[in-house]
Amino acid sequence: MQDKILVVGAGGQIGAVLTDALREAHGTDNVIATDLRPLENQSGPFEILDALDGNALTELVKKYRATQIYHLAAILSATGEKNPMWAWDVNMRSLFNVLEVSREQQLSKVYFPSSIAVFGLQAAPAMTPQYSVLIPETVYGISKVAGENWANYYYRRYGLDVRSLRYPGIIGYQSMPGGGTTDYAVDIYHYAVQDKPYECFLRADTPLPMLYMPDAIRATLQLMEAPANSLSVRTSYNLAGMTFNPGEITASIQKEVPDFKVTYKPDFRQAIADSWPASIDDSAARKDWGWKPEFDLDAMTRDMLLHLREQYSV
Ligand code: NAD
Ligand code: AKB
Repeated sequence: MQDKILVVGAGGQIGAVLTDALREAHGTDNVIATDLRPLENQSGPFEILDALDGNALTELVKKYRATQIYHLAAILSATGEKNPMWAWDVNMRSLFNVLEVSREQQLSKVYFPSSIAVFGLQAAPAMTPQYSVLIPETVYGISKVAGENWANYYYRRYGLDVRSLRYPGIIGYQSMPGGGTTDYAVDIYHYAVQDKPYECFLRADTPLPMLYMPDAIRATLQLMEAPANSLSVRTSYNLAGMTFNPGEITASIQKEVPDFKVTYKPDFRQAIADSWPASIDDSAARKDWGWKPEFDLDAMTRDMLLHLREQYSV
């Protein structure tokens, strides 16, 4: 049977790229992009949807006879700390709406991304294992820990095939990030190609796990295509690509743009970054569904600069 996929939050940093990849894989008309705000340049069906409106979500699932939902709408770590109750409300209520409509309408699969933000100061600071103490420092992280457990609950209690990845910071040239702590690693490339100095909001020596967008999209599609009986993790899979700090990404860019200058002025996001691990053990993903990242820091830098130079015509 042909799948019909509803993407919730399709206009975000990941949604914009993932929606195109899903349309490529499943056919343009079989992927319905939705977001709170109008999106330009849609090649396929698009609907305005506030994921907090459960009735509107149910109507769209029925209208398009959706068989899968990719739920990408969320308030990220930095924005969430400015208004914790709002972030909790958006992240949890939208997830419940997605899980409930998927159960009621017997959807075949649901995708819900989690994050390295589930980890806190009590987790191992490097090569953090799949099964770790999860005491996050941010409301975003708390919502992801709770979300992972609800995903697992719907799978065990109702047999709903919910799948999830703990994305590291995602870096891509196609879209801008939406209020996270890892956003600097996208912004810095935009400054570099425009020959502007960049002021980084994290210290130069702050290592974080990161992943290039093509790897993130490939991981997502690979997980969603994997046979259900190969998946041993029903909360969310650890996923790793590379680790670097702001000093190292600057050095990588300077190999291509020698005059690029970066200064450091840490703000409230430093404490969030300090509470996250530097690297992640993703051996369960590698074993269960064959995960392997392709891009390292320098390969990503070359590809980012190539595409951004085209975008800025420089
Ligand atoms: P984003 O902030 O760039 O995009 C979120 C999208 O959701 C936006 O287009 C926004 O308009 C939409 N949205 C917000 N509230 C909504 C609502 N009530 N109803 C409908 N749409 C709404 O986020 P992203 O970076 O694309 O992240 C997508 C998912 O991946 C999130 O769950 C996020 O937690 C997770 N994630 C992202 C990263 C990353 O580095 N980008 C890392 C880890 C996990
Ligand atoms: C953020 O920084 O909040 C996100 C994430 C790692 O979840 N990029």
